[in-house]
Formats: sequence, C-alpha cells, structure tokens
Amino acid sequence: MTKTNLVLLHAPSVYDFRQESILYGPVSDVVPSTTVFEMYPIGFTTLAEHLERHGLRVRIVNLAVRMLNDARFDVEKQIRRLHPDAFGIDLHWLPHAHGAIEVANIVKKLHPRTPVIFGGLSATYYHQELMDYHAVDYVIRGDSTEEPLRQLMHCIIEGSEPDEVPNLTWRDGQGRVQVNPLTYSPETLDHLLMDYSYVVRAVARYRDLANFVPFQRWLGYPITAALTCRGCLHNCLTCGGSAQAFREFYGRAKPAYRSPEALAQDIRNIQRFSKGPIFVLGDIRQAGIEHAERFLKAIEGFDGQLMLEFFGPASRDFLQKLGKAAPNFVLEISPESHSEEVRRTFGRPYSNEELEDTIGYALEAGCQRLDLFFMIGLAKQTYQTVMGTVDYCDHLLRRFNKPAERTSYVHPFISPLAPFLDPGSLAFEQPEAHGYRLFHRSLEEHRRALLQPSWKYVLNYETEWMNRGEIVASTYEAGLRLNSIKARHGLVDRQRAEAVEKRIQKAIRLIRQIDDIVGIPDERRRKKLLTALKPQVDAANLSTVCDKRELELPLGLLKLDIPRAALLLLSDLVAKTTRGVRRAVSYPATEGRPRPDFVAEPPLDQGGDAP
Ligand code: B12
Ligand code: SF4
Repeated sequence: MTKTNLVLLHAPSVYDFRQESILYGPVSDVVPSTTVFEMYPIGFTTLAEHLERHGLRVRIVNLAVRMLNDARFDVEKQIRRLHPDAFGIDLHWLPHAHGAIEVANIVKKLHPRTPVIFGGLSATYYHQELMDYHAVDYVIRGDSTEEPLRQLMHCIIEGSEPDEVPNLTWRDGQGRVQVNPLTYSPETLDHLLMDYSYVVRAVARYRDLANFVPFQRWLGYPITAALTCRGCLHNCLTCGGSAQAFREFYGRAKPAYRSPEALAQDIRNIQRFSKGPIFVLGDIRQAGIEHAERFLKAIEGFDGQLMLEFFGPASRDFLQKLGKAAPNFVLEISPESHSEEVRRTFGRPYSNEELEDTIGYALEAGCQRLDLFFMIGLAKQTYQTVMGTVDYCDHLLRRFNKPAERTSYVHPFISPLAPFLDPGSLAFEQPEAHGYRLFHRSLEEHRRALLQPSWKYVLNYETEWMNRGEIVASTYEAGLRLNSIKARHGLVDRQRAEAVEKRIQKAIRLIRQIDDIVGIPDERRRKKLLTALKPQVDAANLSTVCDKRELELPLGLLKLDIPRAALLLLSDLVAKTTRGVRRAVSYPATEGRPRPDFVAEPPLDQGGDAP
C-alpha cells in the first residue's frame, strides 16, 4: 500500500459540540453548513491535487462531518490509525478557532513526532500567535499555498530546514519562531486544476465518500462551487476578504483570476459527476465586462443550474446574454440593507432603483430564482432600520413575485453578521472609526468565546447603533416577520413557516433562560443548568431564522454520479497515456506511466493507512 504523505483534517467549529450546551444561533442559516461549519475550504482540493501531481499522496478527512453524522464517531481512534508524514489543519474561518486547535492537540498527543501544519486566511492573520500553541509546528500564509506546501512537504520528508520555503512561519532548531517572507502570490489561477477531479479520484481510490463530503446535506443536495478568483476588488467594511485585507495581511496586491475558458471547463467537468447546482463564487464581472463576456461565450449551451453572484447592479444587455448562454441561471445579490445610507457605508454604493432595475432585467432574461441577502450588525443600522429592511422585502415580493405569471421569483433572506466580525476587515482593524466595539481581538480570546453558552456572548462586536442584545433581538424579530411575509407570498408553505416560527420563539425563550443562568455566580450550578438545557438547545440549533432548505433549488432525480465520473476520468487518463499526450497541466512525478489513481485502497475505517 502506498504511504499517505499528508492528511488534511477539517475540524468542527467547537470541538466538543456534541457535549457542550451552546445556542449557536442563526450563524450559518444562509450557508449550506450547519452551525458546526463542517464545510472544508475549497483549497483542500487544489492543495491535494497539486501535491498529488507532484507524486505525493494526500487524503482529506472531514472530521466535522463525520462527528455530525455519527454521535459515536471516535475522533481519536480515527486519528490514531493515520500515519502520514504530516497533518494539515485548516484555520481558514475564525469560527474554527476552537475545533482546529483542539484537533491539533489530539494529533500531537497521538503522534508527537508528526508535524502539524496550519493554513487558511485566519491562520495567516494569526500566524505569530498560532506558534504559541505547542501543537502547531508550521503555518503557511497566504491565499495560494499549493506550491509552498509542496516545498515544505519536501523538507519534512527529506529532513531539511525549510528556510527557503516562501510564506512559511516555523520554529528553528533552537525553538525560535522564523517568519519567511510572504512572496508567493501567483497572478492567475490557471496553474491549478479546480474541477474536483482529485476528489473523484480519491473517493474511488479509497472507496471512501464519508470523509470527502463537504457538508452534511451534500449527498441530498450536491451543490458544488467553481472559483472565479482569489482576492477581491472591493472593500466592504466588515469583510476579511476585502482588497485591503488581502493587500495588508494575505500578500495579494490584486485579485488572481481564473481565465474564463478554464472556469467554463471546470464547470463542465463538475457536471460530469454532479447534476446538482454549480455556484460560481465571486462576481464574474470583477475582471471586466470583456472577461465576463468571454465566460458567457465559453459556457454557452450549458444546461445545468448555474448560480452566479453579483456584487452590484447589472445591465439589461449583460443579463440577456447570460440568459442565452446559461438558460437555467440563478442569481445571488447581497444589498445588505434597504437603507441606501447603510448600504453605502458598508461599501455598496448603489440605489434601490438600480437594484430593482437589475431584478427586473434578470427575471425578464429568464433568471429562475434571485436570492437577496440582507444583514444585521451593520454600521449606521438601528433596530428600526432592520425592520425597515423586512418591509422592503415585502415590497420587493409584491412587485416581483407574481406566481401566476412567472416561473422565476425573488427570495429574500436576512441574517446576522455572526459569530464574528472578520479580522483584517476595516471595521475590525479600526473599530472606533467605523462605529464598532470589539469584545475579542486575539485568537485565544476568540477560541474561548466560542465556548460561551449563547451566540449573544460569542459575538465579538457590537455597534454604536445596536448592542449585542439588540442585534440578537432584532435578528429574531426580523426572522419572525420575514417568515410570515414569505408564507403570505407562497415562498414557504404553511407547515414550514409554522415550524420556523416555533423554532424562533423557542430560541427567544432559550436566549432569555441562558441570560438568567449566566447571571448565577456559582459556576457548578451554572454548568448543571446549562447541561440540562442541552436537548432543547440542540433542537433550536438546527436552523433558526429560516429553514436551510429554503436555500435549495429543486433538483432532478440524478444528482450525483461518482462511479461514472471515475470511469470518465480513468478513460481520459488511459487515452492520454496511450496517446502520449501531455495534459495542459502535466504530471511530472508520474510521467510516462499511468497514475495509480484507481488502485483501490482500504477505507480509513477498515484499517486503511495503518502501518
Ligand atoms: C467562497 C467563500 C465562501 C464559500 C466557501 C466555499 C469553500 N468551501 O471554500 C461559502 C459561501 C460556503 C462560505 C461560507 C462561510 N464563509 Co466565506 N468566503 C468566501 C470568499 C468569498 C472567498 C474565499 C476564497 O476566495 N477562497 C479561496 C482561497 C482564499 O481559499 P482556499 O482556496 O479555500 O484555501 C487556500 C488558502 O486559504 C490556504 N488554506 C486553506 N486551508 C488550508 C489548510 C492548510 C493545511 C494549508 C497549508 C493551507 C490552507 O491554502 C488554500 C489553497 O491555496 C471569502 C471572501 C474573500 N474575498 O476571500 C469569504 C470568507 C473567507 N468567508 C468568511 C466567513 C466568515 C464565512 C462563514 C463563517 C460565514 C457564516 N457565518 O456562515 C462561512 C463558513 C462556512 C463553513 N466553513 O462551513 C470570511 C472569513 C473571515 C475569517 N477570517 O474568519 C471571509 C474572508 C469573508 C466573508 N465574511 O465572507 N464562504
Ligand atoms: S463582501 Fe465585499 S469585499 Fe468581501 S468578498 Fe464580497 S465584494 Fe469582496
């Protein structure tokens, strides 16, 4: 059996979520993950693919999803039987501050001599502080770590010092922390394979789907993402992925784009194994309208469900072209607030008129569904402004949703900026200047905050216009109101709307009960009372201000076809090897002979990777 060189582990947000009684709140209502944030970074697939292309073996283990799916899943047992040269753990999203560090501690306890490598945007931001945790040996910084990771793996395997590896923070022989320059930041994404072919190969090779599943409901709703770029042109106030955050903290002066043709090919390749929707991440128009139109040309005739996000208004002409190229298109727009002042302060300087024109053009061009995302916790936003946003949703639904006439419709969502204001964002870096007050700043403070009994106390901020209590209260009230508006407009059926309403009411009661418990001075009594609440808290954690299924598009019967995809990949490889054709991206480590991709190895649960 070939040795695995690197195992990439994805931790749950709070490691002990199965034991702790924590009301996480609506922190993940508008993303596919649950409150455990079980989705691993898309970068796991590009890291794995890049390393495998250079002859290394990589395995992904999504601990978070395994723990969610099986209450008895034994993390330590799983990690004990893994024996790679190194473990990689993502700390991309700060809400993993607790889980990622805890998993690193477990790895170190069970494999004290195996290096632990951290990476991701939050790991980059907190790289120096991460070196204070004894379980962390290396942090690779930046948004593009494929090549630095390959070089580091080479050093680990050879036993040499990684002083030349770009973007690396590490400890030298004397235990001193070394910070190598953050110089590796490629200008495009065209050197990568971004079509999940690694995942399909690995699932077939290891006969192991369970560890690769990106989020809990994915097998029922296999939505897949295609990435247009790394970085961003914009500077939204609370975003840790803004242009200035990338410049200042992640070593990127300007976005790196995927070429339109490569992006279209990624999408077509994904369609070979999944008939689920494909979400094109990042506004395709960021690189300019000519770039976007090249994409439309390259994707012409695509008959799958294609979701695109727009960072601002679009012209009728562009939407018509989009409708012709990909007739089953769906749009996402985040106006954040109905208040033009709040929206402008956030960094989206367009009017409601422009927004509504865009909605009209999109529906006219055949957009099947247009999701609108509004947020709570913004600068200049009061409790009343939040309610004004809900009223505006009612107006939009009255204006655009005429079910008798249309097959397409508008679907609004409202959710809080939670659990954390992003480190690196303008609001996090200069809170007072933007009307924010921060409660936690360091990694350790965030790690501890994640163990607070309700999301009100986990929140790392409040604003001049709303304190934490008001952010929580306005979220629940907005949720209740929007839910009944959606029921009235037929966007959710009565039964689902009633269930959402009950869940919100329950969450409101629980928040109050937890507030009372938090005030009890005796710590043991506090703990006991919180533990007694756990079953109710778990039930309220499912989704709060909306039903997660509202995010989903109706699917046909055939959604996932991994065996077919594996066969297609295999036949591609055989054809290319026998014809001696080199791929656009070549495979240096295995040149001239077929890659051993389809030699099945035992799944981890059946002793795979044991020594
Ligand atoms: C796409 C995206 C998403 C997608 C994620 C798709 C996916 N599976 O990756 C969706 C919509 C699902 C999403 C959800 C969330 N997101 Co988001 N997202 C983005 C966005 C727009 C782009 C990210 C991106 O470009 N990724 C590409 C690159 C940068 O990352 P990558 O390829 O995955 O990984 C590379 C490196 O990060 C690193 N790396 C990552 N992991 C590891 C591990 C190791 C060992 C190593 C060595 C390297 C490494 O190497 C990789 C390859 O080179 C950014 C904003 C922005 N402009 O950056 C926000 C952003 C990353 N998201 C953010 C947040 C807060 C969230 C949520 C927590 C929001 C919420 N409350 O629901 C959730 C978390 C979901 C979960 N984990 O379950 C914040 C993070 C701030 C922070 N520091 O915590 C950002 C910066 C901005 C924002 N507010 O949206 N998000
Ligand atoms: S929120 Fe704004 S700054 Fe952040 S990724 Fe989206 S458009 Fe860019």
